[in-house]
Parts: sequence; structure tokens; C-alpha cells
Amino acid sequence: MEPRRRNVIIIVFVLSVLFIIGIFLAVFLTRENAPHDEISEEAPFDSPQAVAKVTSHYVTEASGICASRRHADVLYTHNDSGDKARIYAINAVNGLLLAVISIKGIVSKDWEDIACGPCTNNYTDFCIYIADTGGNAGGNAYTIFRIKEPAIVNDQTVELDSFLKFSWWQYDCETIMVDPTGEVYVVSKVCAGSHALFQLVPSSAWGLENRTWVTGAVSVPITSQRLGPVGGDMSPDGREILLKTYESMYYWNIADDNYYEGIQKPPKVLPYREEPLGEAVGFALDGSGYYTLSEGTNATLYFYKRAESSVSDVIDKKEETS
Ligand SMILES: *[C@@H]1O[C@H](CO)[C@@H](O)[C@H](O)[C@H]1NC(C)=O
Ligand SMILES: *[C@@H]1O[C@H](CO)[C@@H](O)[C@H](O)[C@H]1NC(C)=O
Ligand SMILES: *[C@@H]1O[C@H](CO)[C@@H](O)[C@H](O)[C@H]1NC(C)=O
Ligand SMILES: CC(=O)N[C@H]1CO[C@H](CO)[C@@H](O)[C@@H]1O
Repeated sequence: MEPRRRNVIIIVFVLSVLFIIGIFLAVFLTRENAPHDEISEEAPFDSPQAVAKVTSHYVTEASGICASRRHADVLYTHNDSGDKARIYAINAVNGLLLAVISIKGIVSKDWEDIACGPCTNNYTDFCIYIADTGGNAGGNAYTIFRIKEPAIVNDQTVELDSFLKFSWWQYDCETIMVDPTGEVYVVSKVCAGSHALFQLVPSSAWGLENRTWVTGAVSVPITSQRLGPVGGDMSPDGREILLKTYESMYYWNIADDNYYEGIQKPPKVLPYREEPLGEAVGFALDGSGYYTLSEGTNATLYFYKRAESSVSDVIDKKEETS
């Protein structure tokens, strides 16, 4: 080959390689949320185990899940908008329906999440909180319902313990969590690329007929590729928070009960198996991991076990702060 032709070939080759590298860089740098999509190293939870299928014909659009505080291996869930005012107890081991719990005297407009925890007015008693806070209310007619957790898990109709009516300038809200003192927090669901807000709902508003305006929210440093976040939970000891979007699971360790400060820090990104419209996440009662459940019939209940390596870490932290 004559040298000139060889030089041309080399130049064309080098230009092609640079062009391809350029395209890769462009794609990588403009990819939305690129840093959020990478699973954190030393994730404190393992990959999911499929526990069971939830085959009950009642549970067809599970939108929230929480672990009973009174009964081992019992989870409560509910359907997204369109169901009656009732929740379902399911067995956390085999996914079977244990009970249908109806609530007297209320209607379900757009139930989006459920949380288990102490009752706001009595820390020694346990309650179930239901967030009627979906987009149908447009931010102006949000209600949280609270019932006492039943002593026995069987089909029954229970009285409402209390309600909390509030308005917020955020027009949709699909996450509710309750801390170990019974304070309630909500997280708004926002457009792709926007930051959701984290808001304490004042306990003084329980039982008031007039709506309470809530203010003072802080911004959560995550974004979603679709509307989100769609669900979340606080661990029973109040030290951990999970928030999920349709694509990812985010985790905060909050050692000092300062949720407003903690939630503004960057979370860890946990392993998450994407589910069809997965909106429900809840910690296990003993903190040994967390469950997810998605909308749809025969949805799989997944369990993400706490990683062995992280257990001693958490115990160390507890000892430090106690
Ligand atoms: C709190 O709940 C417990 C358990 O149900 C009950 O024994 C106690 O009387 C309650 N305390 C108050 C102040 O309501
Ligand atoms: C509730 O709202 C009504 C109508 O705006 C008002 O007249 C009433 O004073 C309010 N009640 C309380 C306790 O704030
Ligand atoms: C759900 O599972 C049940 C029992 O395994 C089965 O009979 C039913 O056909 C399934 N339904 C759907 C929609 O797949
Ligand atoms: C049994 C029951 O009422 N299931 C409902 C669950 O929620 C979906 C979505 O709104 C309804 O279509 C189901 O009828």
C-alpha cells in the first residue's frame, strides 16, 4: 500500500473512532437522572425474593402496603381508587387473603397509600393510616383516615378512629409515613424531572372539620422519569425511609429523628426489580427487610432482605445513639 493511501485510511479510522466515542458521551451525559440509576455500592438490602403471588380477587390494584404492628407476618393493603372503604390483610408468607376490613361511615375517593404505626394520640396503641390524597382531590380535599389496628385478624367492619382533612398546594400525593411518635408525613407526587416535597401533617389537625393548610415542606433530592414518587414507608424504629418511583427505590438512614434535614440529603439507590405499576412498599415489622407489591391481579409479593453485612452496621449505629 502506498504511504499516502495508508495515511488516509488511518485518518478516516481515527475520525470514526472519535465520532463513535462522541456519540457515546453525548448519550451518556444527556441521559436523564444518570447518577440516580446506579445502584449504590454496599446496598443495605439484598436482591428481591419472590415470596408469593397475591391471588385474592379482591386485591387487583394494590397501591400501598404496611406491616401490622400487632400481628406477625400480616400485611395490610388496599386498592387504588374505585374500591369501597376497606382494606385487606394478607399473609406475608404465602400471600393469601386473611381478612377484609371495612370501615364504617366513610367513602374512598382516591386512596393512594397506607401506613402502620402508633396512634397519634396514644403511642402505646397501634393504628392504620390511609391516605385519601390522590390527584382526584387536586390538593384541596386531602383526607387521612385512621383506624385502630384490630386485635384479631378476621373479616370485620370497624369504626373510624379519626380523620385529618388538609389542603396543600401540591396536587397529588401517593406516599404517607408515620414515625414512632405517631406524627404523619406525606410526600407529593410530581412530574418527571421535578423534586417531590416532604411535608409534616400537623397532629393538631386530627378531628377538625375545617381543612388545615399545610406549609413548610422540604424538597426531596430525587427525580423520576415518570410521575413520582408513588409510595414509601418509614421503618418501625423510625430510622430509615424508603421512597419508590416506578423505576427505582431510594433509601435514607436518619439517625437523629430530624426527618426534614435527613430527607434533603442524597439517598442510596437500592436494588429494585421493576414491577408493572409498582406503587406499594413497606418495611417488615422486625425491620429485617421490606416488601413490594404491584398493581394487577396475581401480583408477586417481593421481599428484599436486609443484607448480612449491613446488620452489624445498623446495630452499631443504634448503640451509638442510644
Ligand atoms: C392507649 O392505648 C392502650 C392500648 O389500647 C390503652 O390501654 C390505654 O388506655 C390508652 N391510653 C389512652 C390515654 O387512651
Ligand atoms: C370553619 O369554617 C367555617 C366556614 O369558613 C367558619 O365559619 C368557622 O368559624 C370555622 N371553624 C373553626 C373552628 O375555625
Ligand atoms: C390468577 O391465579 C389464579 C390461581 O392461580 C388463576 O386461577 C387465575 O386465572 C389467575 N388470574 C389471572 C388474571 O391470571
Ligand atoms: C374487590 C375490589 O373492589 N377490587 C377493586 C380494586 O380496585 C380496582 C381499581 O379501582 C377495582 O377495579 C377493583 O374492583
